[in-house]
Amino acid sequence: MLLVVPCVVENSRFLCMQGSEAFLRGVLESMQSVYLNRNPTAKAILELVHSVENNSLCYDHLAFRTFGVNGYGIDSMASFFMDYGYTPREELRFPAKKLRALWFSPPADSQDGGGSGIKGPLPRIFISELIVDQMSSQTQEIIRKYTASSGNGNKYAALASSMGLLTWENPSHSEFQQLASESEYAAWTLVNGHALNHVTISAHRLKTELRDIKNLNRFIEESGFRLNSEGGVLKVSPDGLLLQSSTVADSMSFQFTDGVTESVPCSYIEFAERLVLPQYKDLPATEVKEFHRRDGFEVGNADKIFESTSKDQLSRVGS
Ligand code: OOG
Ligand code: NI
Repeated sequence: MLLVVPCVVENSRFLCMQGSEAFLRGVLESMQSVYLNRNPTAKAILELVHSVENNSLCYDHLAFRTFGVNGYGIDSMASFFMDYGYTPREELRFPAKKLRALWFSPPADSQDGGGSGIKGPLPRIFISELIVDQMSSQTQEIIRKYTASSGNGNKYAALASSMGLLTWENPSHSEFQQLASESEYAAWTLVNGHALNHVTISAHRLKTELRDIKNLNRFIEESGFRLNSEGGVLKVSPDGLLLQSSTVADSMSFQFTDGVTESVPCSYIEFAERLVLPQYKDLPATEVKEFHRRDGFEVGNADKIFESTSKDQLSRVGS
């Protein structure tokens, strides 16, 4: 019989990591590698920040999009993370966009990873879904057709994400356009499926002056990258403690089944600075841990971050 041996080795973190955590990290790395291969801007920015920060940065969160219908919603992606120790936290609602989202915190007993990015502390997970029932009947019909055509694909959302595959067949261009005319989120999800939508660099955990998100934003823009300007580049929560910004998504060429090949929005990279909560404001900087800082997400910020894949923002690129 195989026994689960508790971690006893202290100076060799990787060897003492629970098998399940090593697997979780392996899956996240595969998701990231699909993301880096498809999104040259995200890749270049990560390399740039890595080079300035001496190969040490942390991810604040990773994000995914889903279709909230027939078992293809938040749960299809969340079940993997919950099986690997993640805890559901708050729900966020976006009535105008017909979206809802849920975020998950990493297992409390996870290792700090001892490395950078996915090899660092495990990130939060942000998963959203389109409220398909609230779409027009034409749009609903298309989404229901593709999710139904994928068989039991909803059970394999995490697998599909880590392999860079759709669990449904490629749509036609006219179907993509029908969705895009009603919800850019819906059109994005039809062609990107469960692919990682973005990774978010934790600004406050950087070591150089880039830990101030305003400096980070300036550095990114001066390096020639364009930031999502929706509602202003810097998104600030009403309590002033959660500051976020993001790039405009990259595009990839997509082959539609009716012979059309066109470029479609892909993924982007985000930056988040979480300030110390008022009750801990007198802690010396060296003693401040992640749990002393503003946690969670903010509807007002997120609403504008969603626009990082919008036509409006993409068409600004280079202009
Ligand atoms: C998610 C947008 C929201 C955040 O951190 O608030 C978000 C998306 O574009 O799917 O990432
Ligand atoms: Ni985000």
